[in-house]
Amino acid sequence: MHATEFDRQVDHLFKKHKDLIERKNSPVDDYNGIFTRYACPVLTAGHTPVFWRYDLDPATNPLLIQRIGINSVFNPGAIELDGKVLLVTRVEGYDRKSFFAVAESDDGISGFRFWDRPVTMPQTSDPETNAYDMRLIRHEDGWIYGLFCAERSDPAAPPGDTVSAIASCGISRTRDLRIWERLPDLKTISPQQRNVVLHPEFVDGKYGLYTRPQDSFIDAGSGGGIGWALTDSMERAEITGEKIVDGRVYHTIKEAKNGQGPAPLKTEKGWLHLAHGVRKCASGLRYVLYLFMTDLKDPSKVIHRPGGYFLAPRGKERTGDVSNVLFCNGWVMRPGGEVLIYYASSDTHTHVAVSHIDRLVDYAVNTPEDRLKSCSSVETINSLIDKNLKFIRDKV
Ligand code: M1P
Repeated sequence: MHATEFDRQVDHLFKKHKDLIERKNSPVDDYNGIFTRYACPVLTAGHTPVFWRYDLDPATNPLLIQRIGINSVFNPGAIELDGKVLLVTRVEGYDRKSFFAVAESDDGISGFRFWDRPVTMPQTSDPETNAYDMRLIRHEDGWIYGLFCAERSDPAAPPGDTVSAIASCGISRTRDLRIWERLPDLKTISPQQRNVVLHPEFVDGKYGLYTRPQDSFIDAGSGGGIGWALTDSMERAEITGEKIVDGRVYHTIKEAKNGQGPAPLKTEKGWLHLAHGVRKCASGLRYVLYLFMTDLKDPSKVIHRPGGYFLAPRGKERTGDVSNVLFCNGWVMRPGGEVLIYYASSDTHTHVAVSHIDRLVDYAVNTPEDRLKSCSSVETINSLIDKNLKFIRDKV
């Protein structure tokens, strides 16, 4: 490639990247009173810096070929730090390895920009093959914890099985998202764990963990849903049993499996939780997001269970590397009560939906529960219709 053509193409790459990062996001006009989606994904593979992907030296890359491919940016943990919204994203390369990278924005809706380097996560004595889906928790002990899935091949897999894997909970902590301390993985009697989340406050002087026990890598099996357990320490985190807080239920949005999303938000009426529920269908698995609330004193006791999904894939969100999936492991409550919900579509892009804590609590407290039968759903709708028709009649 001629030197001027090389420089022109480099300029073009940087300009396209700048335009993408500086693109203003706008709310989608689709009122439901609960949340507002935003039109553009906040992070995509294209948001990763050009200098992560290209060797910019014409001497070593005279044809200006992309050397490292980034496939997707999704499932971020989220936190507000020093007035900025920071996402610790799952970045997946063309080589299928996921790693963590921090992106920051002033308003949490537009202008997300990656820090210059991905996170260098220290390893335990048994390094994982893949690391993903970090939950960021600002704990009352003063640390910011990053809990994530650490995946390794299954040592018990029969010869020739190059697919079976073991998921466990990796644990790290930091003060600034720049320097990370790695702690030993969670010790648990369940064969596998994914979607493990730390409760932000001590409970009975211990650390509380939401878990998701599972028998195999994909299927929850006898692992009944979102679990709860206490551990004395995060430096040697160990649980010897789990209580199921929110189980799987036949013919619901969480019939196949479910998992805690980010750490719950504390409200006057209880802890507000966001989770994902998975059901089986002809096209595979469908992942949607739902809310529930637990008791302030006992975060393992569900007190409100709004029926159905809160957010489900739609339009372009429906397609991607793993289609028909919404997943969320990060949200931020800003001063004033605005809640920024970071969700990923189909294991490919990262989006934001904006709400307010009062709206989310109202939704959680007042949405009718799933009464588990078609005839009950009709009764629930009819009681709203009766109330509304009376209200309309009384008004005239
Ligand atoms: O592909 C959908 C999701 O599948 C897994 O979630 P879960 O353990 O609940 O099934 C995770 O691999 C997650 O990252 C992924 O988005």
